[in-house]
Amino acid sequence: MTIRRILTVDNAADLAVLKQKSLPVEAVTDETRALMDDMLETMYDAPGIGLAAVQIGVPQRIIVMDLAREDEEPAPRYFVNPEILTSNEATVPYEEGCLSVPDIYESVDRPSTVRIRYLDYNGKPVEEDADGLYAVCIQHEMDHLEGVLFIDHLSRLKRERAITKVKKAARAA
Ligand code: K1U
Ligand code: ZN
Repeated sequence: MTIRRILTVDNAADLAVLKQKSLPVEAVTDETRALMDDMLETMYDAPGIGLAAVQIGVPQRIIVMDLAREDEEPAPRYFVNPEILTSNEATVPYEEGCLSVPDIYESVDRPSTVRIRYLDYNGKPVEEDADGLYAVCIQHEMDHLEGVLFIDHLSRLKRERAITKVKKAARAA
């Protein structure tokens, strides 16, 4: 397994990739699983609770996630070609972060629950309901598959401030 570089919004070339729409995966193969293994290792190393393949420069519709707390056993989840089937009308705010927008946390409103369908690590179809942090995280990650970042849900002023902060921090590093 390999830790890959996470693309960030301060870099114009990275941003162009992050804004791309990811393509469906034709079949879940050993190559797909090797990519998901690298993604999970990259996410744990960051550290983060979710990661979309496009964040490591691979615009395919793949997400990994682990919402286990530090005192719990790891609980990796893998999503290939995920779809949102239904969304609750009620929305909830959550202070989101993103590994591609490092050290910026802002409140975003999203549907409180969603029903999703996806292929798992073995290519088996799964349909389930997501609520709480699971609902927030899967919607954040599925936005990445459409080239949408959580800062795109903010006002233009807040988004520009966030990007300026990330650029300043990158220059200072
Ligand atoms: O970049 C990403 O898409 C990952 C992102 C996922 C996410 C976080 C919060 C709300 C929605 C989606 C992150 O993992 S940011 C880092 C983070 O939340 C975290 C890091 C270490 C421990 C616990 C959380
Ligand atoms: Zn993100």
